[in-house]
Amino acid sequence: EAGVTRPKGYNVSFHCNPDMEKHHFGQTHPMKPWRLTLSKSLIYSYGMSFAMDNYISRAATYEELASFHATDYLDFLGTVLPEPVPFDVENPNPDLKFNLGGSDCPLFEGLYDYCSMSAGGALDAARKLCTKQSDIAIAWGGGLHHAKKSEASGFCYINDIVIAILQLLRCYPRVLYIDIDVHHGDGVEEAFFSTDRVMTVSFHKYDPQNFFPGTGALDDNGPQSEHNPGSHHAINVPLNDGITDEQYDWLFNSVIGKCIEKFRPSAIALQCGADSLAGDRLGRFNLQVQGHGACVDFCKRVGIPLILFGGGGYTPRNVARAWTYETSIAIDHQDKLNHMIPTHTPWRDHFRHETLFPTLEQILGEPRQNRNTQKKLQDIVQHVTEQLRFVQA
Ligand code: ZLM
Ligand code: CA
Ligand code: ZN
Repeated sequence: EAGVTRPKGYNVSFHCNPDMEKHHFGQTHPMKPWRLTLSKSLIYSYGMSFAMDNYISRAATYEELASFHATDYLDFLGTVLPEPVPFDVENPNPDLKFNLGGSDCPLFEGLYDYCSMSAGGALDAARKLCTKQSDIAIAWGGGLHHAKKSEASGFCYINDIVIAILQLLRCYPRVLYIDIDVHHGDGVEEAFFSTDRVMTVSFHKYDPQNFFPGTGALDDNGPQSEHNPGSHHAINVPLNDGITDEQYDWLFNSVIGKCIEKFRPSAIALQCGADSLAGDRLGRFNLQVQGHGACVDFCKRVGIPLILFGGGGYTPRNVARAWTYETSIAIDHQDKLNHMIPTHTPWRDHFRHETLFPTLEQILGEPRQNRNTQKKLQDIVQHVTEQLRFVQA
């Protein structure tokens, strides 16, 4: 079409696997894979699938999982049987290892399938960025940032993020990993401690005695030695209860702006854990869907390949709201969104208040007391600035 210039939008791909969403961690376990079904229900009801490439992701292969995980761990994960429920908390099964079993990382039916499907979605998304078929690739079923090379931790068994970043490193020299889950992204941070090709930045609630996993202090910047190229490439933003959209937005812009300036990443991996939202069953912050989504918008505007992962999120209706809004940001539909949940949405009765953006009061009754002073936030930016003096892209 001569003379017609289309505004160049982004190519967005959406990676999911309905079989993953059927798994259960157990009756009252906070991690509920069906929140992914609820999220998709809302995303599709808004008609967003027409603006994306939609893929049913494959399960990752054993070899793909072994790009990060130890084979003795994978072999055990693949053969271990579900524990009798309820298990005896006083006398755990002595045959269990790798932190498997118990309440945080229970053994449930189809566990290995669930894990390999989560990793398969993340890996498919990373490959779309490598081949340049997508500018933004979305894998809401990934984001399981606590899993270690040989250990399950905090509802996470396989670290799909590490596996996806390893894939990105095959075609991009430097990857910036950002983690807005309310918990510290310890597994991803540790995996890349010794490389200067990945910078990790986690924003999280920090209270070592009382909040999981207890790591991620401000001056925790990884093993410091002149022989370690990864020195100074782990950044932590420890926060207190009740942080607001306004404060978080200022911090995110300051910290990530400086990281991008110094590190000059060639791709961004963003973990969008929705447990940093107000009213989350396990969370502590006062973020609204808008403040959470502003982080996605900021990363998108950098204009380099972007992969979006899910993560935590324990109040399913708010998880669905956040990931729906963030999908709309990826495809640039955020201004066209009707704030009323479409009437034809399956499971619409799960969305109390019927709006996409309920107010803090609607989510919570009573917002959390904000325990973050402006002084503390300035100190964080100051410390990060000092760390970044050692970073040269
Ligand atoms: N107890 N049931 C975030 C991972 C957070 C460790 C304290 C278990 C729970 C929690 C499990 C049904 C991500 C810890 C907690 C009670 C030792 C955590 C089963 C409630 C339940 O009702 C529950 C019987 C369970 C687990 C609460 N666990 C809350 N917080 C953390 C792990 C994962 O969001 O970052 C990414 C997906 N674990 O605090 C204990 C120390 C186990
Ligand atoms: Ca985090
Ligand atoms: Zn979390």
